[in-house]
Amino acid sequence: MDAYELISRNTEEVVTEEEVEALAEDPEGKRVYVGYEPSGVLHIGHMLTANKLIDLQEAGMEVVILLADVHAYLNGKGTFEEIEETAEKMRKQFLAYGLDEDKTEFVYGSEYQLDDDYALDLHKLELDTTLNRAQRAMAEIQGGETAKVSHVVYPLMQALDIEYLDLDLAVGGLDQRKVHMLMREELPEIGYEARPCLHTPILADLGTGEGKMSSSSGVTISMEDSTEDIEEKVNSAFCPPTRDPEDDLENPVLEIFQYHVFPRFETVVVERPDEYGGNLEYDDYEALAEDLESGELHPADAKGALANYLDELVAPGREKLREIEQ
Ligand code: IYR
Repeated sequence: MDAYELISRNTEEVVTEEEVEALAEDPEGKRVYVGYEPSGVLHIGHMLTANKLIDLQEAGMEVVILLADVHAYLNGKGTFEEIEETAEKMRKQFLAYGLDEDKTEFVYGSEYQLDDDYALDLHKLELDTTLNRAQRAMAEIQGGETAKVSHVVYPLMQALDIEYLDLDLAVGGLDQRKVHMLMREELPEIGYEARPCLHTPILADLGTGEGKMSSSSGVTISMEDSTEDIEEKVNSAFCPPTRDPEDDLENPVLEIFQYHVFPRFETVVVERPDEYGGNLEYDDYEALAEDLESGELHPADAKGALANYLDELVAPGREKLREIEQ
């Protein structure tokens, strides 16, 4: 796989392809980041962007994880002290998940976002951005909350982070795209360069195949789940063998194979008793999806394998959480 393929695989959007192709020509030492509002426990959404960071690390880039404590505070996630505690827990789980400790820099937003020069640049952006624009950028991030002044400051700070962390590339779920578009428009207005972005998809709900899977609604997988929890959730997942072109439901079992399992395991083995045809082995996602579609692979066998691989991915983070709680 060439560098551009590794950098851009499994993304929903690359902004812009030309800019990311230019980075891929010499990825060594380029700085890339994801910011997370600390929430204590990693869930499958965090794991998806972390998979992309692992790809980028493999391509030679330097990874920065912003533990966005001030942003979480602005988004009403608790007192500053509570947020700091959950941020440290998250840092440990990211390392347990497989990010390379020597090549990952963790930064707390509060380390630089309260400095004078940052505050003055923020006010410059405030002067230059309409309320409407900032509110639109936040719509998917703030959920159903009534907009407060803090919610319009938030995306401007997120734009400024990209300059202050000296980044070459920003990564986020598709829910971050409007903030990133604001960044691309507004940073040049105050004399800084716009940066390219990669957006990962938002996966469907495990139980229904609808909308987006998140920690707040529907069924999700997190580092708090036991092996049995994972088996139970995966076993009751929505997994139609063929996709109905009439509806827009996704197959969440296939999505998790594609975005979580294949990027982290070279071959995937589906164990089956000999009387049902014996084990199946796959080197890529497409082959597994085809077998499910054709009936060669039964959904129950696919789910059994998925639960095992997910459990393997979650286990080190689950251990870390147990250590912290003791
Ligand atoms: N908006 C993100 C958190 C966040 C991301 C970045 I990239 C920042 O620079 C700051 C905050 C979220 O929704 O979790």
